[in-house]
Amino acid sequence: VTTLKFPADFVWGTATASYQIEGAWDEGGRGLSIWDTFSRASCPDTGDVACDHFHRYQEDVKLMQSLGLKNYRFSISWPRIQPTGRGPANAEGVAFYHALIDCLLAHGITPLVTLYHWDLPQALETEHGGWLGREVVPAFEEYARLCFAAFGDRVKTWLTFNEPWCTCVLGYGTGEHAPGATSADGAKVYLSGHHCLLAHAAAVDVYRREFQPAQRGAIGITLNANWNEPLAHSDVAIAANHRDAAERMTLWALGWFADPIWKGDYPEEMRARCGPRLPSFTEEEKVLLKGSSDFLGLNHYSSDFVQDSGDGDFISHWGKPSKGGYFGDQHGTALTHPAWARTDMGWSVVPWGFEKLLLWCQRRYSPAGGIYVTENGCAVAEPTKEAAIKDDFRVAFLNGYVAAMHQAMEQGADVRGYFAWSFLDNFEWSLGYSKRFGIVRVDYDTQERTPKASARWLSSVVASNAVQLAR
Ligand code: GCO
Repeated sequence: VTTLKFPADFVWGTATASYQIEGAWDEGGRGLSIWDTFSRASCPDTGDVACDHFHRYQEDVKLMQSLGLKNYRFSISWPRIQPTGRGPANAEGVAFYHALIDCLLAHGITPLVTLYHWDLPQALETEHGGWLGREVVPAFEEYARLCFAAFGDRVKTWLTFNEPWCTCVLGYGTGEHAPGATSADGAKVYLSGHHCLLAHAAAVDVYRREFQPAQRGAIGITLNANWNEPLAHSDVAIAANHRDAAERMTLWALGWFADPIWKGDYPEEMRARCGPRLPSFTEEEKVLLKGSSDFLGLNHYSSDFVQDSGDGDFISHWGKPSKGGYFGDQHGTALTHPAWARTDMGWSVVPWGFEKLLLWCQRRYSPAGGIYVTENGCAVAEPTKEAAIKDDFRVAFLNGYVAAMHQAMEQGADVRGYFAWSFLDNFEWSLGYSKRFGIVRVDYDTQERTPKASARWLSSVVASNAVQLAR
């Protein structure tokens, strides 16, 4: 067994999101979000009650403290702050987050705040078509300004968007997420992504000009990506095709958002393959975007092998292919190795993919403020409390991924923090409460919280600032 030590100032924590845990959907002057509407119409469950965190935040913060956790990433519900997405702040909504932030600080826990984790005010969807409407860009800027003004004296790390890939692909392409829009040719996907990027840049500009000089915090974005491993082939030309396809898959996941932010424009490969469906930035917008993230927030869950879609005859070796990218633009097919362990989401467990992805991010972007892993974790089938508290699968998963992250750091990846998804079992979007990601068990009948073995694992990692790796 080898002990892998982390740098002294490494940031450990857990993450959650407003709609997934808060509940209290009609309290405190909160407006409706697109997830209230969508979950009622199209999901097995809603977030009406969720973990009832709105009423139980003090208990939850105490539990975090008792586990020795020192950092907590949560998101602000936009419709609690602006019930219709525009206009002055709703005092009750602001008061809730004041109380939560103060409670965290009083318990020695540093807050990291996401502004947008998918709960868009319904009024912005109804009036402007959500992220398809350019009007949502100034609305987000206004909302961000209210948050910086209210909370920026105590919040020193901001994330504008969580996983805009999901907002755009699942929300405006496949229709699996709110608002449930679809787009056969992907035009809506790229348009909504464009607006997310412009909204991100506008919010960062406001922070840097109006708040950062006095508040001295950092601001960035959180993106999600699987690692895409090219399928090997003895024919050099086919192997090269697979390599290019795997690279395209990563560009369509990460480069789509990270290239404009670190390089000033979309990847050339996207421009070439998407044509006019991918909107263009003005010179002024490029300037605003380039450098608009002090660090890279990365959410990572799984890996796939990828083959060039043209070489279809290899698929049979690998079982059922998962979705071949979206809208064919990537011309790559993601494949799952039959020998890989799978989580309760069906996602493959591949720690070495995490190591490769971190090094890819470091090579392509070298973010000045480093990389923060803002989510990593797994769903485990835990039908009973007894099963839940012995979550050895999750302990092994987290330990393996954290060890892989350490290997990436040894090879030069500038990783500064790691947040386990999630602190609590919670509302897993279109899958409702059926998927459990928490290191703390939630009994949805009684709202009882029970730390799992993985919570004790994280406690000991935080306390020792190290993980053990069996070599
Ligand atoms: C995400 C998410 C979480 C999910 C998690 C598991 O950003 O995708 O932040 O909300 O619950 O990823 O699917």
